[in-house]
Amino acid sequence: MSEIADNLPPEELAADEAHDDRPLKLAIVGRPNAGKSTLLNRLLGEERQITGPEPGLTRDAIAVILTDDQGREIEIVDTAGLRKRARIEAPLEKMSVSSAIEALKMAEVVVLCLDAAEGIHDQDLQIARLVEREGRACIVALNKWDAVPDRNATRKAIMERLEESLAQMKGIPVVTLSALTGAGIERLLPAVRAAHEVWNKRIPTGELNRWFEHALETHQAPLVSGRRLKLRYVTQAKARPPTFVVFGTRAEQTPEDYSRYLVNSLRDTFKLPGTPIRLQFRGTKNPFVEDD
Ligand SMILES: Nc1nc2c(ncn2[C@@H]2O[C@H](COP(=O)(O)OP(=O)(O)OP(=O)(O)O)[C@@H](O)[C@H]2O)c(=O)[nH]1
Ligand SMILES: [Mg+2]
Repeated sequence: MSEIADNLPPEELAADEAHDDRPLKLAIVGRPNAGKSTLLNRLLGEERQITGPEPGLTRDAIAVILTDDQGREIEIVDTAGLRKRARIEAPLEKMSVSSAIEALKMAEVVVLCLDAAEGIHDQDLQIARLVEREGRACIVALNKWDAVPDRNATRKAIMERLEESLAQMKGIPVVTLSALTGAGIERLLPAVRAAHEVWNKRIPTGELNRWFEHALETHQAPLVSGRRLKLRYVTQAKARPPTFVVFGTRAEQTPEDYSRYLVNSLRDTFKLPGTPIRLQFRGTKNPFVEDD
């Protein structure tokens, strides 16, 4: 807590502390039939939701509260399976899909539930990108692990696909489990809590700027229109998700690839896997300082 106390104005500190007593908000999303409702039932230890082999069983996003083994409350929303928009015709399913997306937007952490026996589909990646766009922390649950014949090959193929397709969410935590048998399920909530912590992380300004100096030395800021950008310092504007602002002369002209380099370096240095990171650039216009 002291790290937070050092870096936050009082009103934000109060908000962050108050947040600690509220249930962590978790949504389980994924394609139809991935095993989302079975997963919720397994976490609760009771048959709360109807499950079955027909896709499209869950229609409404239902929230339930669970108290984990650390006495912490987690509000979990089981959602309707998300399928390609083109295939959605019935008005009822349209409503189900929008309630699933609404649940995703309201969540702090999203568990993307995949049927590992089927491998990863474009639709899964699209959902992950939506999670990124909405700024939520993400965990991948590779469900139906009991039904996967070659586990090593499957894990490798899925991890590679995630890494190459989700550059914005590097290091996304992956938990293999079976909602049906319960195998591996005990690793899910600890991973959710860890993702939530990363998503809430505050980095002290001093540490941040030591990193920044080093990052600028390693790869100097690029030339834009023949003049080198002068990036001067960085602060963390907020958490949930971690959001940083870089200030400097013409900083707003920083090219995309340099921004990506900084984000990746931030992620590695401060251990921020699987969370969206926002990096903004603000130009400082000071008429009394020579723009060199
Ligand atoms: N082998 C195996 N089957 C599973 C597992 N988890 C779920 N299933 C089966 O997969 C089918 C779909 O499960 P559901 O939990 O209803 O899936 P869902 O994602 O909630 O589906 P929708 O609500 O339709 O989107 C059911 O027949 C489950 O018994 C698992 O870990 N292993
Ligand atoms: Mg369901």
